This record gives sequence, C-alpha cells and structure tokens, in this order.
Amino acid sequence: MTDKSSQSLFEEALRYIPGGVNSPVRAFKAVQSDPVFIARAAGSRIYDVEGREYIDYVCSWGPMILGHRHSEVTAAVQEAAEKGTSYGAPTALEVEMAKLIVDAFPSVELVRMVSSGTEAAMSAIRLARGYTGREKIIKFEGCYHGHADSLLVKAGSGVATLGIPGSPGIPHQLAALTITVPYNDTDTFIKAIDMHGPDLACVIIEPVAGNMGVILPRHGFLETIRDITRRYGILLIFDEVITGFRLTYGGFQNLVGINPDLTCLGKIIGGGLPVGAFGGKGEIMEKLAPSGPVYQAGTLSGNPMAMAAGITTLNILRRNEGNYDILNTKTSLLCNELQKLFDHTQIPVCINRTGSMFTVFFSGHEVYDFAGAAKSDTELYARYFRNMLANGVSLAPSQFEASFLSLAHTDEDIEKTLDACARSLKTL
Ligand code: KE4
Repeated sequence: MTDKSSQSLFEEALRYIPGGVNSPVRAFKAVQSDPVFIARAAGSRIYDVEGREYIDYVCSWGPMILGHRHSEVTAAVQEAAEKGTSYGAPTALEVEMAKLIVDAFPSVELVRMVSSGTEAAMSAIRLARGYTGREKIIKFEGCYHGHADSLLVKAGSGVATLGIPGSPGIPHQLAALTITVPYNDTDTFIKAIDMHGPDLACVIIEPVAGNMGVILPRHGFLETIRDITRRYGILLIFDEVITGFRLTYGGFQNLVGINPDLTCLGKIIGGGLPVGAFGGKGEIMEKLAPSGPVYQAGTLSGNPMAMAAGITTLNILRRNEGNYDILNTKTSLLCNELQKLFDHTQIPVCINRTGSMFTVFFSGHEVYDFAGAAKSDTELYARYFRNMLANGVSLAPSQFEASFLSLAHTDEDIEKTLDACARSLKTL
C-alpha cells in the first residue's frame, strides 16, 4: 500500500493524467471535492490510501453486485491468470459466457463480446445502420451509452430535431444524424418518428435510466417504442449495461416482457474486469464480420480473465434465485428509511429506486425525465455527498448517477448508513 495521501497522489496524477483521473466522474468535480484514492476493497467496504473505511454504494458504477473481492471471483481470476492473461484466440470461456447470456436473454440469439459498454453501444449502432441501410438514430435526453461520437450528441434547437455535438471533436454532420427526445415523452417520440421514421436505423434507450440518476420508464412508454419501431422496421436497442443482471437474472426486458432487437451489456458480466457485449436476433448479428460485412473487432474481446470473473459472477447470481429478493428488500428498506430521515428534516427529496439501484434527487418534484432531474439542488447534493463521505459512506459523486447495493451489504451496513445520513443532515 502506498504511504501517500489522496491529496499527494492527486497532485502527482495531475502531472501525468488529464484531470488526474482516467474517467471524468472520478474527479469529484460535481461535488466540489478532490478525489479519494482507493487502495483496496472487500465486501461492502472500500478503503482509501490513508486507511479510511467507507460503506460503498458506487460498487464500481454497478459491476460489484456480489460485493468487492468475492472469494470465488478472485479465485477464478487467479486461476485464469495462471494459464496466461490473453491469447488473441478463441477460448472455451467465451463460449460459456455467450451461452449464459443467450440463456438469460430470450431476445438474444447471438452475442459478441467487447471490452466496454461504449464499444457495445457503438458497435450495436454500426450494426443497426449496416443492417437497415439507414443512417439516423434516436436517443433519449439524459441517457448515456458511452462516449462514441454518435452518442455524445444533445438535442438540437427544437425538440426531435437533428442533434448538435455534445462535445468538441464531434463532426456536425455526424451529430445531425442523432435525434434526441426527452425520456418518458411518448408524444415527442411519435413526432420524431413522423419526421424521421424512414431514415431511422435504430432507437437506443436505457430501459431504466441510470445516467441522469435513476429514472423509471412510465407505464406504456417502452411498449409504445417497441410497437412503433417494429412497424417502421427500425431496430430497437436496449442499453442494459447497467440493468443487465442488476434487477433480475437477465435484463429489465425480461421483467417487462419486451424483446428489443439488440441489447448492450457490460459491468456485471465482467465481474469488475473490462467487459462489454452486444447481442440480439441471429439474422441481425450474422451481419457482423466475419459472418457478414459489418466490421467490428477487439484485441482483448472475450479476454479469459474477464470471462472467468464474469462467468463466476453470473453463476453465483443464478444459483440462488433469492439473491434478487435479498437485494431488492434491503434497498427498499434503505430508501424508505432515508425518506423518513429527509421528511423529518423537511428537506424535499425524490428518491427513485428499482431493484438495488437508487438515486436521492434533491428535488421536491417527481423526477421522470432529465429536465426534472436538472432541477435538483446539486449544491445541496454535493454537501450531502461530502458529509456522508466524512461519515464513512461513499455515494455516487454526482446527483446524476445511480447508487447501488451489493449482496455483501449487511443489515448493519444499512443501519450505519442511516446513522451517517442522520448525522449528515444535521450539518447540511
Ligand atoms: P463504459 O464504456 O464506461 O464501460 O460503458 C459506457 C456505458 C454504456 N451504457 C450505460 C447505460 C452506462 O451506464 C455506461 C457507463 N456508465 C458510467 C456511469 N454511469 C460509467 C462510469 C464512468 O463513466 O466512469
């Protein structure tokens, strides 16, 4: 373990890494803090380089559903490493992972492994464009599908109009092919279809949004999207990078009985190692090289260590169907008790939860789209985050992220979290 502090490590990191981090949200800018450098983790806890212990609700942004350093996952990775770390050739592990995914997702007949959620979404969109011969896509405001150019696009001037770059470096011509629609806004979605339907290759959506904070689809929203896209020959892509194996042993699609044409996965299926996947109908997936003309590739796709970690994680989730009830019950208890604490202090919050993912929005209104999420008091969230961190609880360092429970979170963890919250609210 390093003998350096988070502060000294951050100062050094800034000399070699843009912003001192390898992914922006870790810089804690949204909560006006300097980042905490983590030395190790086990179960529901993470430990910073100065030895401080935190109850962890980030869970590496979703993958650690079993908790950190699960003994069987660690052993599987060690065993895989003993055989070498990468071959650049097919392995039995990739077949086993593919079979697990196909067996868990009725909508998935073939699946391709990649190394990140960004790759999964980027590749799924290229496949949709190649399969349909069309170029435009629809995404939803506040949904995040990784940082591929076509997806870092924000709504144009009017609603459902052609997109504009959401970041420097994205060609306007490309951004213009992405139409952004408000989440849960069926009328505007239909308007966008009326305007662009014959030119649309796909619609991509987080069936439960996690990247503007947790936002659930309103009744009929997803069903309408599925019905209309089917009628227009537009591929429907469910981005289940977060929700895949988070809410049930499969996807949110299993719970709502909707079959998208393509599904993106990541996070949990890698057990904490770099992973992504996209899969769907065989006739679509067969268009991918080498069976078809749509090119997609990856040096470390299906990496044996990532497969070993992911397969072990999925097998543990699968062998006890009660796991999801445990996760849901614990998260429901936590959120209900958090609500009571906030109600007691008259601080208006909207707590959105499904399964073991949740967000405390510092807003007095129901939050059902990005505009609503954006009305949250992010300053207050930042103060809450800092107080909770000081009280030994690690939450998502942004109002617009999801927090997660793992199977390692105990009733004692929940109690300690509620105590930390009560103390944190006193000095908010
Ligand atoms: P990655 O490329 O970060 O593996 O996955 C991109 C991605 C795709 N789809 C969804 C629904 C996602 O949530 C993500 C990534 N999630 C963020 C957190 N909300 C990753 C954390 C980060 O960017 O550091």
